Amino acid sequence: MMSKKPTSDKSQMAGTDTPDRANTNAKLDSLEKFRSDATGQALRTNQGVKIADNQNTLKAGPRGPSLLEDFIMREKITHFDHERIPERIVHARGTGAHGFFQAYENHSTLTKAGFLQDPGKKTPVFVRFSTVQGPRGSGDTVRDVRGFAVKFFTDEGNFDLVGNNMPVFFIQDAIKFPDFVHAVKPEPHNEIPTGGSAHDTFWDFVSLVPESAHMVIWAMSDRAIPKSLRSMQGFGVHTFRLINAEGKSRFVKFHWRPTAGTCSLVWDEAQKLAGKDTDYHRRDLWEAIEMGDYPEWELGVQIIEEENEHDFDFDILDPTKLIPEEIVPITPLGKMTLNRNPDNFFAETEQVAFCPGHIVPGIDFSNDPLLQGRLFSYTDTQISRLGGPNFHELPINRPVAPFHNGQRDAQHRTVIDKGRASYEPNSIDGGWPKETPPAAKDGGFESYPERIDANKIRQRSESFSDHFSQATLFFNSMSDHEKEHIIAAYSFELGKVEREFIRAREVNEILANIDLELAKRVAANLGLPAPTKGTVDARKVSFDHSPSLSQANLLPENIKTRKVAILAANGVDGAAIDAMKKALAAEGAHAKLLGPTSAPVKTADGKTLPVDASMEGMPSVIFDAVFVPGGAASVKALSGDGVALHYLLEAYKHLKAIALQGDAKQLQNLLKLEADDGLLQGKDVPALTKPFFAAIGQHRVWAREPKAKAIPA
Ligand code: HDE
Repeated sequence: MMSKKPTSDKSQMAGTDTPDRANTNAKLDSLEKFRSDATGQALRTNQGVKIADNQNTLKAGPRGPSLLEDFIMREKITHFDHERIPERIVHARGTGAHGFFQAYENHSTLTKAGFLQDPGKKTPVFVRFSTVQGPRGSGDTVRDVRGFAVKFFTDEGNFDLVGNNMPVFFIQDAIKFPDFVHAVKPEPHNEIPTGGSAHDTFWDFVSLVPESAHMVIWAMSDRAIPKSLRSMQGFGVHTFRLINAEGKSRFVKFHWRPTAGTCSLVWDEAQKLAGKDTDYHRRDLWEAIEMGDYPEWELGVQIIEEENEHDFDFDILDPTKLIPEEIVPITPLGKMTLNRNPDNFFAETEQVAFCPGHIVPGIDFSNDPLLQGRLFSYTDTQISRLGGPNFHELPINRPVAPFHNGQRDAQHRTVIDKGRASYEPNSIDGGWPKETPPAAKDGGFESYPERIDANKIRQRSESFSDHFSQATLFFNSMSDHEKEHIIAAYSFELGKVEREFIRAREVNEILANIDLELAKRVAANLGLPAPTKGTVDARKVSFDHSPSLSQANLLPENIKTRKVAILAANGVDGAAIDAMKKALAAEGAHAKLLGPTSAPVKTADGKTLPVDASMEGMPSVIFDAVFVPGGAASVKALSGDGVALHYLLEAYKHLKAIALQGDAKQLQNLLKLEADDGLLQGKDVPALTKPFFAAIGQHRVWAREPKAKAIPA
């Protein structure tokens, strides 16, 4: 038998195609294009066979049994049977968007990372926001931490900044993560509760683990019920390093600050939204992008010079600590804009695979023991979630930086690797691909050569032992209404805990060490004896108040993208609607006209106005404010309509701005509501806009809160 002639080494070199291969590649490229648009195309099987009948299984006669032979039906059902992949073990519920990042200026003194050098360059990003506890189908507005994960597709490879909307974490060492997650997840016997932490196992764990105290008070604050994903801050949490071309390293903490300000829902609203619009956050982000209200965040860093590493009352490697902005201000680096919704949720948002270990030259890790553990966990989890080690080939994960290496095969390999040498060094494929030595620009990745001289031990550093000072700092820094919300949240959550010894332990051994007044108030709400002192000696810290932690100081400068409901019935003053809509549009805010039903309403002067929805279809909880125009007949109809009256009462209870024009002032008397800075009456729209918009700009009328408690939910 004649032996087959070996193919020439040259023809196998990467980048040198044989005519056959070039042909196949061209065919594959056109197939990609073909698959992305089904317009005018025939329905086919996965093998490309045209389907004549997609309605009926192949059967032995019209009333006979189905035949196993039906390869079309079997292929379709088999594929369907395997449509789901495992959801993320944490952060399963999420929503994503595309956008870009642009540096404000050249930051080469700080880092050699290419995407932070050129202010003219737009680096594509994909962001996924998430809740932590609940499954994929759980509600958006539950009390929980939010994930804030950003993938930068830089020319030097992907950089993932996988952060949260809170700057600290529950635990200090990665080895505790499975324990923490098992405790916060729904209880194992009945899988309750979905999406929340108000249950025994969570409070059992955190009351036994004082290092969680700081993060738990964040989770009991308004930060855990954000108004929208667009109004959340983001934090890298751990300390990282930035390294410049000279090899100088500095420690940094990453911060994302939304230009829309940072604000939250109120608790009753969050709970109602979880039922009335499970997709509230997802929908808000989607609609904002569709409307061209592109959400923006400024990326900044707190910079700590190497020589200042030990200048603080805490250890900067401890992920349960933040660095107050008043001590180390944030240096802005650039801005991220989200401007494109995904085409396909599964292909993009579900299959995106983040990993804190995805970094680029110019960025490096610190020794934070939580971060170090995360570097392992994310790639590992993708292997089971996405079915093998080739998840980087999925379109949403592919770097824009072209790459070659000797990694081959494995499940779901889609690249057709060319060449014979899948090893390095080689002489067959011209020695390619080769290493790149580190360099000031375009060099290979080099780890910061930190000197380590230590014993191999399992030990928590003594410098990680102060668990309460920063929880106290957080509580001290809150405004009065934020403090009340925190007390209410602990009381609500612990009130759901069945075991009294867990409630008592949290109050006496955790809360009493944060703030005695907080502990006493929660104890009173739970019917427990008031603690008289903490169980640990208070540490002396140099810093006990940080105004930048309070959302009261993080309001937006305008009312852009705020949503206002306009309630109308037949006989409404049409001119008032027009005037208010115009005034809102001029501020970049949005109005929706709501009627008693989805049918159009007639204005007092006989025009027909289509409504955006019925009042039940768009409940008050999805709006920032309510406007009721005059028109005697309309106001009379609303006065006798329980849904409309509830609408106003609910908006009032949730501390929203309400403007009543002309005859609509009767509604205030009818509902016996006291006027305040956000409950306004006016003869005409121009008289109302200034105070109304000012109240919307304050986000909520906090001074109303004590009175609003008397309003039935
Ligand atoms: Fe995660 N985390 N995490 N985490 N995490 C995951 O990775 C893990 C931690 C965060 O939208 C998982 O792909 C460990 C801190 C976000 O896809 C998993 C530890 C912070 C997301 C995992 C932590 C985060 C995840 C699950 C302690 C804020 C969602 C699915 C050592 C700085 C990313 C996945 C997305 C997801 C492990 C702690 C943020 C299991 C072991 C701290 C935003 O790998």
